[in-house]
Amino acid sequence: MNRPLGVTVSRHIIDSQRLHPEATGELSGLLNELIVAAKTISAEVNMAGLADILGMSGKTNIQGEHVQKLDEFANNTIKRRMARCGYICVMTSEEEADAIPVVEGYEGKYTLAFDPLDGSSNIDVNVSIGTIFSVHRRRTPDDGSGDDSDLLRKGREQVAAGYIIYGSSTMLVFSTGDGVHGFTLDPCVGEFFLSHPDIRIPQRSKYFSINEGNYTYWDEPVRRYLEHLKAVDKASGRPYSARYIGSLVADFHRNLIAGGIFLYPRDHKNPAKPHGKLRLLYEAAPLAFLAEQAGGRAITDDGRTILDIEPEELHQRVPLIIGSTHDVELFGEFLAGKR
Ligand code: P6P
Repeated sequence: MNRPLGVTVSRHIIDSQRLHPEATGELSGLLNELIVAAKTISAEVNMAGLADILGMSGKTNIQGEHVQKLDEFANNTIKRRMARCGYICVMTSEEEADAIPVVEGYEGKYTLAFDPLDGSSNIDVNVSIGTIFSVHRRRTPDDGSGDDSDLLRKGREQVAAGYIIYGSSTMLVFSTGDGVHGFTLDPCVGEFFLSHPDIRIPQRSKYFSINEGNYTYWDEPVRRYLEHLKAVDKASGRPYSARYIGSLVADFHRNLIAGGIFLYPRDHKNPAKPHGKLRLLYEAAPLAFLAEQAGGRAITDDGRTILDIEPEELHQRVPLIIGSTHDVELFGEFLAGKR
């Protein structure tokens, strides 16, 4: 489909819907509601430094209103808007232990998993942060509220996934299964405009993203893979360069556009987190969906494909190795002891 630059995201969604005659418009409606929430969060994130709400909670602003921390604000913004959008039957958020019901009478056929503001620890130092979302069809009958079983779906069954990155500009990057497309917010107009049609992740890269402070705690294959990337061998484009922001959406976005491999393997630093730090439902799976739609790969550090993992609990953690196909597959060779 011809995707002219500058088309609005709403127009893009309608054009994409036309590719699917069976579409009812409900997914389009869901995405448009999420986009309104994203614009609201973007405005607040961009004002944070001025409105003195950086990392604070329980304070009151000049109007005497209770001021929420940005991640609370982002969570409430998405939760309240989506609870009565009429397109979903249940939600789960990184900020809430239990599944979130929708308003009675507003149940729909989809589910939503989201990380409202990932990387929020970076807010106070003005590093890019992001919202990540994942949409599935419900599993239970098409009426009444959904439950955990509707949310615990393989990543490969996602009908849509994406993120909003609040950085030097605010961008929305998402896929509904027809490739990955990026939209940049014009805050003066309040519209997202198509700026990055049909994003393809470079098949191999020269960047790796990992927190090397955990080196001592990694398994042997991870250490050997990193040593390989840092060895000097001009013929194979090594050494790679290190790029690590410590904000998943920012690290992923850079790798999606410029190529790269991001690794958050399991480590032995924190016995309470034996499966790594990142969450499956609303971090690894949506980003893996985008990575594969853009021609990349996403696996765990024991070689499983992220999108084929059957979730067992809402906030399940998984190790994540994601990015350019050549680099991820090379990691797999180290994992298999072939290197
Ligand atoms: P570390 C941010 O807190 C986050 O959840 C992700 O956005 C980021 O990729 C990761 O943690 C960074 O973790 O242990 O390197 O600080």
